[in-house]
Amino acid sequence: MRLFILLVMLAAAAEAPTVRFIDIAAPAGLTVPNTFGGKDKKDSILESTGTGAAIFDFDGDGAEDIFIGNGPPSRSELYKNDGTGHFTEVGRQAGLTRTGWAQAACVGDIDNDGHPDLFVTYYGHNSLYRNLGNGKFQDVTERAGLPVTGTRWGSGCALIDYDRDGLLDIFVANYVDLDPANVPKPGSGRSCEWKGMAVWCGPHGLPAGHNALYHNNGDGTFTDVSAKAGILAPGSCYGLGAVTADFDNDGWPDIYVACDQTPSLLYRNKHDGTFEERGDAAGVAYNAGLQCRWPVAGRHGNRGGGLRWQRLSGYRQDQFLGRPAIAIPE
Ligand SMILES: [Ca+2]
Ligand SMILES: [Ca+2]
Ligand SMILES: [Ca+2]
Ligand SMILES: [Ca+2]
Repeated sequence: MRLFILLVMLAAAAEAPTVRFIDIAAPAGLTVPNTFGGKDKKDSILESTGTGAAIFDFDGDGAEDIFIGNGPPSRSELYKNDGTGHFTEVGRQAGLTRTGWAQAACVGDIDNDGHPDLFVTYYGHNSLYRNLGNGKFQDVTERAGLPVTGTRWGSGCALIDYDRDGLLDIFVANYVDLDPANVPKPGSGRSCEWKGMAVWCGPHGLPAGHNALYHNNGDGTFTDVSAKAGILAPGSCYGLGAVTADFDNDGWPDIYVACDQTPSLLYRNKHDGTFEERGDAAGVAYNAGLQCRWPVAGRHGNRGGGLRWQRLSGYRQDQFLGRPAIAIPE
């Protein structure tokens, strides 16, 4: 019997797919180091998130390009693909010159002109870049009526036509309502220690953020409909990743927000411009241990016609720094 089991195991191992990935970032030209706070240690929770990336063909030449967010003092990077898999950093020439705590990056054609536009969340205020179609972007954040004053911690984002009027709207997950003048020091409180070590504080002990939804008015401007659409109804949360899909197959896009330490949220689209939060009822608010912790991102895959939930958990601090990595099957 043991021999039979061993033979079955060996046969299974022999049939297992053997896909290996190798890091080709440097030979492909992705050589600018990612920066996001301290390299050897993190003194603030602000240094613990980011940096988002987006792969899209910004110049319409048929080759996918890569945007990668960065923290200060670096600006974010835009790598142009020459069509052979080699990239050149063109962020400055393309008009992406802002420095700051860039977090998530979302791509969509917000004005339906055929050129994909770029939305980047930041600690501070988010940025909306209109693709001019000539290889350059224009920061239209203020002109679009999006907030440019005050301090919010935009973490995740999603472009979604929630009211199906043919215009992409903007959803933003906000993390901690962090006052830059009062960031507690490592080891300065109960939420600033881990297994006896002094670590950056939070998110427990810090005020949580509120998610936001901006309706596309079709004239280049957006209106904050967070309250009217029910986005604020669940209250504050430590929002991180956001993803949209029609999770209940009713033809209307819904929103899922993976939260850190607070229950994750599933905003179900009610077809009338409003949402109801159904995370707990749908079984996607907590992990298997009924805990709400460390969900870094939410994503979905299509398996057999239905949507499958997948949440990524458990990151290490050393995953936040280093040069960008891109891998292909060997
Ligand atoms: Ca391209
Ligand atoms: Ca556009
Ligand atoms: Ca819309
Ligand atoms: Ca739906």
